[in-house]
Amino acid sequence: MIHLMKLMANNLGTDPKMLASFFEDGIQGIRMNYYPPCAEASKVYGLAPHSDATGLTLLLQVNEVEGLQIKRNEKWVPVKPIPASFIINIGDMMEIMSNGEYKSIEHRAVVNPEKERLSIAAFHNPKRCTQIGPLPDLMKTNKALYKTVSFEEFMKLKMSSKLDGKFMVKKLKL
Ligand SMILES: O=C(O)CCC(=O)C(=O)O
Repeated sequence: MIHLMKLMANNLGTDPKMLASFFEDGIQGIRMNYYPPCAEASKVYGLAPHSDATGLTLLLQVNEVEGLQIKRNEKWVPVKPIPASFIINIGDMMEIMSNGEYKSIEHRAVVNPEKERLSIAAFHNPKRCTQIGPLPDLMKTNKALYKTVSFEEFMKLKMSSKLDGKFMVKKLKL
């Protein structure tokens, strides 16, 4: 994950060590999702549309049953499971830190009328002391497009709201 962060920082033209330092020994979380089969599958969500609050999320569609969908050009696009492969989702913190160069991905999970589905998401967040805002390096030549808040403020806001599209990014946009 840190290697990926460094590659992303290089791509942004910012110091890879600085971006990586926020995430080294950062806060990680895991969620295991179990979606039972549902006869009324077209009428319910497995998981409502949202973007992750994270820097990056690693997602595994465990039993390779399709269900993850991403929002692209205002349309929901299914992400076919590739055996033994992780999906990397960009989270809201990465969108904000990159000043919008990387966009967090809005996604949802739908259920299957016949098959159960399992997924595991590993959430990678920075250290608690990190300020969540556009990276100072990027501000030398660009205007900040997002507010800067403490990690705690960010998480409080996230935890006190329900899953609602790209709510956090919208809230912190200047
Ligand atoms: O089940 C999935 O494919 C999506 C899981 C997810 O988005 C999450 O746990 O935040």
